[in-house]
Amino acid sequence: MTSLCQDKIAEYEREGFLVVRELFSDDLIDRVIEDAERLAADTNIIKEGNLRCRRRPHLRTGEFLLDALEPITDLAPAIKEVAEHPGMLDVLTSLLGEPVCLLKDKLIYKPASTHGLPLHQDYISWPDFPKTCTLVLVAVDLSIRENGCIEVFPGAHKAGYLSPRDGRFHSLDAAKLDGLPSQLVELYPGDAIFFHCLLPHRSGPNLSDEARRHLYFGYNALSDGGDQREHHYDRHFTWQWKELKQSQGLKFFR
Ligand SMILES: O=C(O)CCC(=O)C(=O)O
Repeated sequence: MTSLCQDKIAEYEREGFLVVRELFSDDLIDRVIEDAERLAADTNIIKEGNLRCRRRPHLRTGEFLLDALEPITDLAPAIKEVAEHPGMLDVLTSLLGEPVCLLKDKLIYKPASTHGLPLHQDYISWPDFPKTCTLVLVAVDLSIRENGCIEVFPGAHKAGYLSPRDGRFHSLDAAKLDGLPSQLVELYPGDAIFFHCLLPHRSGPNLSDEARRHLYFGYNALSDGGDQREHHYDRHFTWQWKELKQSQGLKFFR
């Protein structure tokens, strides 16, 4: 038995996402912030050659700033605690109908005055990428329009995968969504949004003076390949992936 009621499961299936407020305590979020700040200042981690680090240019100066660390749970005890939080696993188990395995984990800093992410779906068309992949985004800071909160297209996951099936990241043309309206999802620290890997989403630029930090996790159903996080990251770091991200204006420390 899990605690999510049938109405919420039906809402998730219809809309492709579900917001759960106050899932994580202030104490846990404070410890996540300590992890995030410690890592950002750690020159053994934030350095040339570390492919965990993603950088983005400042909107005006063009200076490249630390934008994300992935994978992250093995470096940050509080973030690992969030990834394994019984309340979150309970929601996932309700949505997927069975236990889940962590597939990917990321800390997004989104510094002040940096771009957002273009419209995309998180499903990757690798032959064995788990079709049950379900994302959980956790707000570490207040996440609102001004600092580039996430924006989703409710119900658009039902259209299936809308990009070429070449295994690469693709930004999506909003025209493919048949005029479906989008919805900004504003979150307080400790709130979470669960969403389907086919749900088109994007985020705007951070026009505030502070970073807008999110945790971003992917899970798959246990019966859909079991624990495959290591395999996922082996492939994630292939040269094609790096080259593609660079071609989109994202730079790595390398
Ligand atoms: O945190 C954000 O701005 C959105 C992240 C996202 O959509 C992604 O990493 O796929």
